[in-house]
Amino acid sequence: MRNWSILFALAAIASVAAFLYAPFSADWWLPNPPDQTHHVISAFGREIDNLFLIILFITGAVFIGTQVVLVYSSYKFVDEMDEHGKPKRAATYSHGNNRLEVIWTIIPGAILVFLAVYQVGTWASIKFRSAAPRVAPLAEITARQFQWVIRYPGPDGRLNSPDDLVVVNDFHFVKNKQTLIYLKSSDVLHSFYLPHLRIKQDAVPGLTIPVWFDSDTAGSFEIACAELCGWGHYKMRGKVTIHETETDFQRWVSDQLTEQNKSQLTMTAGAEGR
Ligand SMILES: [Cu+2]
Repeated sequence: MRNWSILFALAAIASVAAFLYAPFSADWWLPNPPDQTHHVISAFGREIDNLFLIILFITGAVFIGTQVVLVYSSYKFVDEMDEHGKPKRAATYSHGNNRLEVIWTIIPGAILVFLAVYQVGTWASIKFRSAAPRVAPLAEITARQFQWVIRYPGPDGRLNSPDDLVVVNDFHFVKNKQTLIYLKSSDVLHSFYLPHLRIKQDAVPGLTIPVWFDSDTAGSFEIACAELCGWGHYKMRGKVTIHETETDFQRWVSDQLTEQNKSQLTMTAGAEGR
């Protein structure tokens, strides 16, 4: 059946067309700010995207090569019968080819070693604790089923003191400023994912993990949980707001604090009234 080779060819062409088209469409490519398809908003993000592109080029080239061989072979070596219903060609048996095996083991091995070495600098600057910026943590983010509890220091500037501001699924930080947070989990594994900043870090019960990043763009983006953490996993969608200036951010904090203290007072007053 020669038609199989056509089917394989169509599937391969559709896949290649998809990854050639993707960079030109905001909805198909990596998440970026609206109308800025190729603008990654964090410094790490640019390095991550370059690594992604290199891997896409390598896997894309190998994919095209193997698909060409597959389609050619299934077209050329199709089983054909003569007019007596006998196969035109006798099958041949092979016990493999050691040289080929060695070649196609060494090449992928070498590519993997290259990638492992090539990415190590990026990995170190994003994940090694020695690379963490020497700044006070902006917030402590605790993942739980199914929300992000975000705690900012209150007027005393210290985390985990009674005047803290606590908000849910609403993370704010300031543009062009190295930002450090402490990530925790109070139940299961979650993964703190800021797709527009290309930041992803597991939240592990029992550990406090520092995470740092920056952004050159003010605006409103998304937090997602990237670890299937239970039935309500989808609910762990939060909002990141990047403020233009420190003053804007401080204004937001003090507004939220006023709101938080007001609702606590109302609750107390309500209880006394009974
Ligand atoms: Cu989760």
